[in-house]
Amino acid sequence: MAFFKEKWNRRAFLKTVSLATLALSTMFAPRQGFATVDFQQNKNIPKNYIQNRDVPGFYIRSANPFMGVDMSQWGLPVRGLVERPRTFTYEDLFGFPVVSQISRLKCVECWSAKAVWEGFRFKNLVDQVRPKPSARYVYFQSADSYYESYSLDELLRPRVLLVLRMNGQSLSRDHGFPLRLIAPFKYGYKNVKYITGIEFTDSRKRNYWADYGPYSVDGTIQPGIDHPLDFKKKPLPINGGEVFHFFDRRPGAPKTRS
Ligand SMILES: Nc1nc2c(c(=O)[nH]1)N[C@H]1C(S)=C(S)[C@@H](COP(=O)(O)O)O[C@H]1N2
Ligand SMILES: [Mo]
Repeated sequence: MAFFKEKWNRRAFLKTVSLATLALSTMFAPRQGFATVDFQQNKNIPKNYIQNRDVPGFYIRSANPFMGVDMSQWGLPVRGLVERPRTFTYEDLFGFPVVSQISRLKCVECWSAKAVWEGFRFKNLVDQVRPKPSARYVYFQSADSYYESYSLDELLRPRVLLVLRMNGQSLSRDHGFPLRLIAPFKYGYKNVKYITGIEFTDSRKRNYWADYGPYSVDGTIQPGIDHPLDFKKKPLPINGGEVFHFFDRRPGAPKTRS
């Protein structure tokens, strides 16, 4: 995207997209969504929409203006290349065995944060809908016009969780209510929030931040690499964690204490 060639600033970009989205939503009639309601089409979106915010202990990242999921409209259709397509209610999801884990969400913007996540394994859904042999990929649709894609194998790995609760409480509006994905080995952007539909496919679909930014569809965390927003477009090798890197040794900089 030309915009990124000029000046690589994801936050400014996010703002631009948000404003453009607001403008566009007043010009076009609602698109028929894959699932329930698409809040991007809300013309009179109030000021308290979910937006990027750094709050003590965690961070909120939301690419599009969005008021949160209206539960009177919500259901979870799981479809595509499956033997038994089905729409789950919110209550259905609490029928699966509950798993709790502490894991860290790592964003490409150089922050990370941990939480206690509670939910169920993707295998539980798989057992219900029975993917056909040709179903090798899974596409997630969100209520805020965000989308993600994974291989089915990745979703069956240990510690991938479909999350209903965070830190002992129901998932908040900001953090992805009613349902989000946590995949600790993927960058934050792969951890899709406000899920409204799941589709099994035979080819890999793209994802939001590969389409609108310079990020990969795969999004696997690369050990020893960070993505500082103030370091042009380049991923930066870091020397064993985030404590030390060669910036600390620039000429004239005070020596690090030993
Ligand atoms: N639906 C949806 N999911 C999303 C996003 C988004 O904008 N919309 N942002 C992603 C990004 S970039 C990050 S870093 C994490 C942030 O999760 P948090 O807001 O709970 O901290 O959510 C990811 N999932
Ligand atoms: Mo992110």
